[in-house]
Amino acid sequence: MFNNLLYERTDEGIVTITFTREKALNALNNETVRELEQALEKVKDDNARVLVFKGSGRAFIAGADITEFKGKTASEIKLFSLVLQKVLNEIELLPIPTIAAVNGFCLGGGCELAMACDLRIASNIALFGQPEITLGIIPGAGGTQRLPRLVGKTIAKEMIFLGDSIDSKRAFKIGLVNKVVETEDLDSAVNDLAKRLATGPSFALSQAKEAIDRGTEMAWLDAIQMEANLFSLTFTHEDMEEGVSAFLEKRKAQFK
Ligand code: CO8
Repeated sequence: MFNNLLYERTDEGIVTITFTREKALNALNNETVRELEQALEKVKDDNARVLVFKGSGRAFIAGADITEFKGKTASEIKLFSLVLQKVLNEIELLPIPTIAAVNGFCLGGGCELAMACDLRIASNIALFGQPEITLGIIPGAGGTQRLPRLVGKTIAKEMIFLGDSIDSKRAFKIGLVNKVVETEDLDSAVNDLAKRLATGPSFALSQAKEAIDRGTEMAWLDAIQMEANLFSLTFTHEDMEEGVSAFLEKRKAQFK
């Protein structure tokens, strides 16, 4: 169905999108970005409960495809930047948990895509970075905004100004990834996490995601008011009935 992506869905509603352009370390060319847009539409239609991104071969994604940069005018490249930003915003706005399973190079636009996910699990050999400065450019798919929000301005400026990659150990230390596992354990670690989220209370998860993502961009009193609104909405959902009943009946909750 896609040339550069593999789209898979399990019965539990876990959708995995694997970048398969191995010969270019899964660099995001125009075609891949278009396919990603289509795949995200499918995720919405497919009743997915969790979305996982993976890269095949040696990389998660080694950035935007540099071979498509030469000869582009500023307005053409701005359009590409806006398209990629829109796609990453769509990932961030999905009302389901998203996980980046980072197996290798996670650079430039690849790091930007991983940062648009809710959670990041890295293999011990993964490398993260925003190397754009070494090309004489800056990150253009949200990196200058998401990186400082995730790791703080000090580290973000160091990474973006120097363009050096960091290993997964440092990525964990600065809060860029949630967990680091041995390469051979990456699939099972991601699968365990995805399964746990897929069997969780999907409405409460979506409200928690919205409260965190929207709230951290709002003024405090507005944010805390929004939290109260979303908190009260969870009381209108059957998952709350089940979760609270299960606690009182001393059994494990079975969310639908
Ligand atoms: N674009 C195109 N091709 C790539 C890319 C890339 N980003 N990364 C790797 N490749 C290709 C290589 O050219 C090579 O192809 P070939 O075999 O035909 O020569 C193949 O993948 C394998 O790569 P290497 O031989 O270089 O493998 P190494 O193990 O020696 O090195 C590296 C791996 C360190 C990852 C190296 O390939 C590298 O530095 N790649 C570029 C990383 C980079 O600079 N990424 C940032 C790109 S800019 C960006 O992402 C901006 C995002 C915002 C965009 C918004 C719209 C414009």
